[in-house]
Amino acid sequence: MKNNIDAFLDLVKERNGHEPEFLQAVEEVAETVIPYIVKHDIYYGKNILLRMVEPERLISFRISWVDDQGEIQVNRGYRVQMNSAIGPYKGGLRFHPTVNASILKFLAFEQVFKNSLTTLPMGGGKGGSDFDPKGKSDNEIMRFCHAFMSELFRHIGPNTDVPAGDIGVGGREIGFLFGMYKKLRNEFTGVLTGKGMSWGGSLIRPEATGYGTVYFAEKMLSTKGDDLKSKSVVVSGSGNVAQFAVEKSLQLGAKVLTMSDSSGYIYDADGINTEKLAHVMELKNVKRARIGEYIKKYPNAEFVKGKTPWEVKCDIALPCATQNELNEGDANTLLSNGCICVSEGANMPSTKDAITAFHKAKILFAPGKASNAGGVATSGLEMTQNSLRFNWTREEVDDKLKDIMSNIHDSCIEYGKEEDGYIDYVKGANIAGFVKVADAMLAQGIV
Ligand code: NDP
Ligand code: 2IT
Repeated sequence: MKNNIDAFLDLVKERNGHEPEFLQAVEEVAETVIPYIVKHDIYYGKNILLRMVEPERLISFRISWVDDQGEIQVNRGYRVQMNSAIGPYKGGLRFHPTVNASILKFLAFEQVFKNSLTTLPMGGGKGGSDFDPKGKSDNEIMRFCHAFMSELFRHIGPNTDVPAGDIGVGGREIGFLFGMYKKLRNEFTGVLTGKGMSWGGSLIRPEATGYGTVYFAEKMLSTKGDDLKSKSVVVSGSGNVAQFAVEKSLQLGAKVLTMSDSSGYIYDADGINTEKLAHVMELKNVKRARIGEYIKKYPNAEFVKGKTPWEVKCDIALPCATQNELNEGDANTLLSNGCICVSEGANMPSTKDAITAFHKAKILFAPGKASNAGGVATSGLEMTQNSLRFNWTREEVDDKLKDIMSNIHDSCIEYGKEEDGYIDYVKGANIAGFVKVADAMLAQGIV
């Protein structure tokens, strides 16, 4: 078995040697999926995984725009169209200075499995730019988004590729992107998700990733006869996913101790309650300020500069910021502090060694492609509502989201339950996600 996995990874490394994040994501999938392929004749010997690691299309383009000082700026834009076997490419856009082909290929690859797990008909894609939104005016953001869409529009469409938000791309950016797409195509379609409520958006889409991450944690805890009530929760990030992970944790009776951004974390021993969360939302979404500002209003809390929150003792950890933000040392600290459950809101926030440590300790651990799938699932529900030209109520969408998260949990158990009863959610998510896409690829032949 090891030979099969090594031979496959050597080939992928040869072709993608300078893409560490992409290789990390592929390795995690290969280690769990190749043993499954070897045991199942219908998949064996057909190079399916080799086909899946090669993007169907990778588009890279120049974005020129003019800043408020009248200077011409140049950024690089991308769209990775990874796999369309089960539906149009679907996945977010990330605007962050670290964006490159490796990051977007890892995200697009993960997205293929995640979207498959949702049970909705969505292929996988991801895109974005190395543009840094920090410190930019609203007008600069608008000009950049318009310039970005003036190229991207020719590659996407409601039946081809449907982008959404990710780091640095929220409701404001989706609005500007949608406006330019509509102008260029002269069509009002559901080409993007995460739209505003008055122009085709879905209720619960802003909340969905964070809520879904907590619903998944709740499902994992229920396998132990446990729940979130009175549990202490440590959250990283303070953006879209983190904010609604905190909101849902509070609704389910947990005590939330931390939030963070790239400058450090705030630790509030009294708990971040609903009122304090509203203040974080105002700071991050309206004032676009740093998380450290929190202690100005709540001086009992402390701001720990330049660090991640994993050193804070907790029952449950929800990493909701970015990839590789939780390493082996952090995992060991969480474990020695008694952490029993980790549900990833971000994409690939735990390093490979951190996941190994969680698995060795046999705690509840959910990989992002399962636990954060509520965001894209609700994007799928937004697409359905757009096609129907109809809007479901908050309760209707939230019930569907809960059902989807519960189904994903069931799929993880189906493919990930070990002989001793331990649920390997990584293995479960990878194999369940793989099977549906692989079956579709086989049915469609070698294309
Ligand atoms: P936002 O841009 O709203 O927030 C990102 C948060 O993460 C900010 O607090 C940001 O801090 C922090 N962050 C970003 N990069 C780093 C870094 N290098 N080091 C430390 N902190 C960092 O993005 P989202 O909340 O939408 O996304 C968060 C994660 O969730 C990402 O991994 C994304 O891929 C994933 N995700 C998002 C979904 C969605 O629907 N939005 C769906 C599924 C997954 P700062 O402001 O300082 O940069
Ligand atoms: O990583 C993700 O799943 C997202 N950023 C959401 C993608 C989407 O199409 O809603």
